[in-house]
Amino acid sequence: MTELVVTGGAGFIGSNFVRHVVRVRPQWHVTVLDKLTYAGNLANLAGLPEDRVAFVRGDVADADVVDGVVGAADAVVHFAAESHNDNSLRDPRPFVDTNLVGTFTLLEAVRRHGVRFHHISTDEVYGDLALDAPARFTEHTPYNPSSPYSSTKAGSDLLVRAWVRSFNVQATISNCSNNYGPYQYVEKFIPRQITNVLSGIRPKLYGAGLNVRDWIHTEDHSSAVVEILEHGRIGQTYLIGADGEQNNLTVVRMILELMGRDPDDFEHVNDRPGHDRRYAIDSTKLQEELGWQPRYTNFREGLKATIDWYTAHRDWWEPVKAQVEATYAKAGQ
Ligand code: NAD
Ligand code: TDX
Repeated sequence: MTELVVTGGAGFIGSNFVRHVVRVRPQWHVTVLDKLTYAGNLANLAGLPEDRVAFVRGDVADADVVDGVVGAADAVVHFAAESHNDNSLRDPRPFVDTNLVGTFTLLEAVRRHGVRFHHISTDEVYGDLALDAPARFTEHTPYNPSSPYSSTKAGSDLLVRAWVRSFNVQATISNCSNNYGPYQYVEKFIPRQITNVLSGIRPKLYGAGLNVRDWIHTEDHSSAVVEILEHGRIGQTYLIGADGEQNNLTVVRMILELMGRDPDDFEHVNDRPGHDRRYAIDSTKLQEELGWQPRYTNFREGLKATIDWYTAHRDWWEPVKAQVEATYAKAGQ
């Protein structure tokens, strides 16, 4: 039996990862450590077998709680973070506390207890690419983050690298592109637009909508993380992506069309300050070294399934929708 701690396991990607692990690794037991911020929701873990998944409510920056949970683990996968760029522009403080101090606190605990650590990060640490250049991010791209969110994620990656080099912590890092799928909080681009349409609100596109994101289904992110946890080389960074580049305008139009609406029935709103233009991942290392392949590569089909999920789970998102929209409205978004 492997005892796996998943921080942030009540959030979007973390909860999908816990469901994935319960399905594909029957011999593993998972303990979720999550603070249940606005983005964490125990409903995301509903229905999972009680003998396979335990829950501890706590802050990853709280050394006492972290020490107890990590001390009983064989491995930690660290998803917990403040994750939304727009929030980081309004109030950066929680991003420093959770993404930097929280990661530091976990690193000290895995160092003390000799526990394997996998750090979940983002392609945003590399900054952005020009819209018209063929370049993609690789593991050798220099760090150049733009927002308070991405700079705190970049800082957390560097902490992990230093703890590997200086203290021989047994850690790996992955930097993944934009995820989509079920259980994504409605502040994010794709669920915001789907739930806007379901609520009779027009989708909102920042600026001209030409910014490009490299979409990956959250299931493919999960399978890559299991692969790295089991077979990744200690101290290495792996980029995770599934060749899913789309500009935001195309995605909004596809959502409207799949939902039976006029594809032009959206509105342009204020752009995000410092808005990154394009992200694109080259995942050759992960594919060649560990043999990982994405399985959910038809974006249109994945988007349709995601629309169906939000349509069937109104009770999950409706209680928070008005508040999320009120916050955006204050910024003219
Ligand atoms: P999310 O905001 O949906 O979930 C974050 C979870 O972390 C929530 O359950 C929240 O309660 C918990 N949390 C926040 N602060 C905490 C703290 N101090 N202590 C304990 N728990 C805390 O985020 P997400 O989109 O699922 O992202 C998960 C991870 O994946 C993050 O590290 C993020 O940087 C990374 N990532 C996200 C994407 C994406 O497209 N969403 C892409 C690449 C990487
Ligand atoms: O209403 C919107 N309209 C819009 O045009 C929103 C919410 C977003 N956008 C644009 C901004 C981005 O170009 O859509 C794109 C995606 O926006 P987000 O969902 O906020 O994601 P992004 O900023 O790209 O960051 C995401 O991917 C990398 C996650 O939130 C991060 O946690 C992850 O690290």
